[in-house]
Amino acid sequence: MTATLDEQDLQQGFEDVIAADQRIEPRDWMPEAYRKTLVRQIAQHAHSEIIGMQPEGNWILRAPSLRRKAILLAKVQDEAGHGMYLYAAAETLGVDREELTEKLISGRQKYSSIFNYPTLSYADVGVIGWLVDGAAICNQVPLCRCSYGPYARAMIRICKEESFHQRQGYELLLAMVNGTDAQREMVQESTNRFWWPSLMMFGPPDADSPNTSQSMGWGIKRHTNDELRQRFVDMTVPQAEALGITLPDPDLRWNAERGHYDFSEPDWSELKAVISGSGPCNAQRLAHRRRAHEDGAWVRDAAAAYAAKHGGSR
Ligand code: BYC
Repeated sequence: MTATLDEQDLQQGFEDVIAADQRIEPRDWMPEAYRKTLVRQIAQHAHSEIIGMQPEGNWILRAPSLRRKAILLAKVQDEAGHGMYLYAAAETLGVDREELTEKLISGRQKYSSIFNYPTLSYADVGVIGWLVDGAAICNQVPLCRCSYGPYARAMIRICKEESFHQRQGYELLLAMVNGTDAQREMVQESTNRFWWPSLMMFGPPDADSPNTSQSMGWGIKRHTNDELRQRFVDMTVPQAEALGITLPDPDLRWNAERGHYDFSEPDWSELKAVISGSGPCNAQRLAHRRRAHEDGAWVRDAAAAYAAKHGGSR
């Protein structure tokens, strides 16, 4: 595009790229609202990966065997990596990671509601892999076709790693349900706690989702929150049956007419409360992140001093 094009031509060029299902790249012109929406979603996604290390990280020192510890360590390290790819994708939109981190730790930017619930037993490691990473895959595979190139490309690698995360969780649960009665009860109890929060990961119902319609128009989101939630339920019910685990919804049943499972409405007032800071672990998660950031100040200072000494930028 040349500098002589006026705003209308630029807008038309942008719309043509979206209509042709091609990618917008960092140097392309884009409407300010598109850029802002991407920064909001990618930053929230990056923060979720980083905060998401805490609930499972809690169990690394208490893993029941060296094998389980190695798997969990690898998974939590992957999440740090996902956060880094996503902050890098956000930086292509003209924001800076430091600024995004400040917004997270001051509570001005969100992260996924799911990470505000505690992890109370080792079964939670398996159930998070199965349900939380399972939900993440449903939500994130379509993001590999997002209209913004750097985000779409980051998602391809992230989704490959999420598949490993989901499989390791399911494999842990298979071992537990084939173990003792106490282990089976742990899996059931954990599933009971994580089922509804996992459904809430997909966001509010479509009728209460202010961003979905515009984000779909721009090819950022490819499906609505309710469509993805339904896809997740349909995928998960047979997996629960294979595990011999009951999902805690008495109204969950196959609807042959719709070709989908019917299920109850999650408690949307709980999602609202958790998103607005009143979930069981919001304060603890943010305090931990803030402390880690402060503890890392000397590393950032040393890197900046090194760069200044060698004449480069950070
Ligand atoms: N939690 O209009 P809506 C992972 C907010 S990481 C918190 O539907 P949108 C993993 C929403 O931001 C999982 N906030 O919004 C990591 C909006 O608020 P603002 C993270 C939520 O953006 C480690 C307002 O509610 N995945 O998988 O169209 C270990 C209205 O909602 C939530 C992503 O971030 C929520 N659940 O749709 C294991 C994926 N839901 O910003 C696993 C990328 C809604 O207007 N993000 N809100 O103040 C997305 O796909 C979309 O942003 C969402 C929401 C579907 C989440």
